[in-house]
Amino acid sequence: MRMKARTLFTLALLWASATLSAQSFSDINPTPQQITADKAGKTIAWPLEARLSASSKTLSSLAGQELSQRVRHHAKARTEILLGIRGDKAIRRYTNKIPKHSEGYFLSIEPQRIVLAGHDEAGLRYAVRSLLEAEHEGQLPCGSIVDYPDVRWRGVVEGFYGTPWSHEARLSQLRFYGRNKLNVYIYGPKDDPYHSVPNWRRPYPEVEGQQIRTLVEEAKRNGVTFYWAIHPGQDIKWTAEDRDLLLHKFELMYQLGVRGFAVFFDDISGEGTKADKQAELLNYINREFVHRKGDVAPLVMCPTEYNKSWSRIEKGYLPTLGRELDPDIEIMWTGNRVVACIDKPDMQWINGHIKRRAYIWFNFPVSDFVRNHMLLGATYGNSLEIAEDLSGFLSNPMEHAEASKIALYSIADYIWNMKSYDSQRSWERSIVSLAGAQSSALRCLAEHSSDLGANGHLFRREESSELKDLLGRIERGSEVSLNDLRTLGDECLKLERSANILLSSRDNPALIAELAPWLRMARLIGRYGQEVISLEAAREAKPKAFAEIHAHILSLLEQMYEIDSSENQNPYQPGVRLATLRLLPALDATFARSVAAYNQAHGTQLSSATRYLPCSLSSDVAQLSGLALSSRGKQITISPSNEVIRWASGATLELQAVEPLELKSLEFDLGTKDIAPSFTLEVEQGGQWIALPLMQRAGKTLLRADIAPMKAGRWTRLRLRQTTATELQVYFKSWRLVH
Ligand code: LOG
Repeated sequence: MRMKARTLFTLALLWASATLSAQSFSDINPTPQQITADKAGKTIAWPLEARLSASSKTLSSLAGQELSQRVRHHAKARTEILLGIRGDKAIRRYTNKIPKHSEGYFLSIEPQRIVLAGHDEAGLRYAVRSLLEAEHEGQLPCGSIVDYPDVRWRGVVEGFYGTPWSHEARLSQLRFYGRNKLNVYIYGPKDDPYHSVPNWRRPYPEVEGQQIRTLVEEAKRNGVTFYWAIHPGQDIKWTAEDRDLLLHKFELMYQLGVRGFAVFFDDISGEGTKADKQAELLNYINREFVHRKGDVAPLVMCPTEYNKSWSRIEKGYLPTLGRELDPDIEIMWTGNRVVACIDKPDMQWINGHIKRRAYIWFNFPVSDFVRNHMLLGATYGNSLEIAEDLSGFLSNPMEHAEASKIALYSIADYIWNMKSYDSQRSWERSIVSLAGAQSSALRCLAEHSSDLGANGHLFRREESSELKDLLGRIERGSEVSLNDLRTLGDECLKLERSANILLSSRDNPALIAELAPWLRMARLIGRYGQEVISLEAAREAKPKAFAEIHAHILSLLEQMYEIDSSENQNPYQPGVRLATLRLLPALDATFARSVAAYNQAHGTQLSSATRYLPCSLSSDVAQLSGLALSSRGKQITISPSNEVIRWASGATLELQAVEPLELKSLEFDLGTKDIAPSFTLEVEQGGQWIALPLMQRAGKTLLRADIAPMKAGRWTRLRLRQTTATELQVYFKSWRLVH
């Protein structure tokens, strides 16, 4: 009996240490290719002192320095650490264990010996990284790792519209990339005037220039290649003068330390879009600058037709690039659409046309087209079978740098080791790594803040997926049990608590500053949810309390409206939205049903209005059909789009009023002068279509409707039709209707 208890005890201990060791290796991001954990789950204490055995070159390399900061060399220490790269004496015995793969490494941890053997310098740095990540509360798991990346170029392109990242945010990003084995960062924020129009030809002012120098140095320390991108296509002339100005700008950036260059031709129209001219310029840069310098990374370009839905192979744009561009120039690609997950057939299609492996620009978690949403969900949907088909994979993130790290952590994981990628597991780990003690609170917020809402790119994400069935049943009005309501109430309480906990946490102030408006909204949604459930419970049991809870709910809705109309007031998608896919619809439906039932029973007329849109939008112009409509007071706006809109002949944009509306004024901006004669605007009144002339001043792009022809009264439908014989390329910069 005694014996048995002891065996059980030992087994339990063994089990505990085995899970500890597996857990410690699982802290390593990205997930290593091969892990052989010690069978008995043995661990060793982190060696504060060790006999470091390595060449002096290795000791002074980035990897050597990073290790020396954590381990003191002592000639008589018990533990020996051998480190080096293929061919070095210190690790020669382990040569056949090192994967023959650039950036690969072998790492082994035994009771008195740790081996760190890189295929090359980057590999050795990653071996040290993995060792540091494997440490867990002062212990290291025994075992070994053989590791290398699936894809050569892995990283981030700061390529969004909106407020560019701050200098501090970029420094923090570069360190984060180093820790997560990402090796490229492309600097290309659309709203930096020295990257794009009007100043791409001019040098940076002194301060900004020095900041770029600092970033380049930080990137280097973290094993990241810093690329600087230029976006000249909006006004470039194909002359020797502009070509030399561009090259001169590159030379200035080179002097600031930059050793990677990119040229972006996305989101432009007109002269700059010509494939043969783009190819000629890039080949010139490649020959006269990149090759000549000799220490510059491969040139990267973003084409104008950068996704399949915009490509017109018959017109020859992509085939020209494929044929003309030097084979060592990388070509970016966003997939089947602007915002898309990447699949195998898409890769095969594009690679065939560009005659090289595409360099992916993944438009996630970028939110510049849904700025009222915070995208904190899992990164899923990319094929796990495309490692061979691409040369690089870069994520375009949100203007919220810290919050983007949730997705970037998983992108680093995915792109290093596709076969082992598990999006949910990676998301869980990323939240723990970002929020530490507050991870359960951040997880709860993220669970309800991941979808994008309606958007022009028709890209949607899962949200509130753990309660998906329940929320669906509630929204549809199916039978729900008391238990179901309790589950929902618990979740809402958790959301409120999580938001409060995060708002007052001090661990990562930069993250909390970014999330603050969404946290303030989340705690109201959490409270609203709990009160909606109390209301339903009070309906029959305590009719007196009902009115009081109802009044509180109206006040909470009012406070939510206040936040949405006073925080994050950017001119594109102002406001603060979360939980819009499932949680809020379920709560709103419950609220409406309770109030309706109560009103019927008591002959009252309490309101159950929540978020109401007075009209809906439809369009056969694909890029417009998904744009979000919003309504504030008497004003209806449509979200603008950043891209060039291809508006086919005869295609329309239509608004349908839920109940007939007045029309006080309508103005919109297609970013194009002299365009009024190409469109007709009509409203439907009493079954009849009435044309409203469009007015546009010379030299201006804003269009205004002349409402004089309308009859007194309201309209039910309103449509804008493109009436020329051909497709037009315009923008969609604003739309404001007052009723
Ligand atoms: C832009 C990019 C923007 C993204 C999402 C590319 C290549 N270019 O539609 O700057 O952040 O979409 O809005 C883009 O994606 N244009």
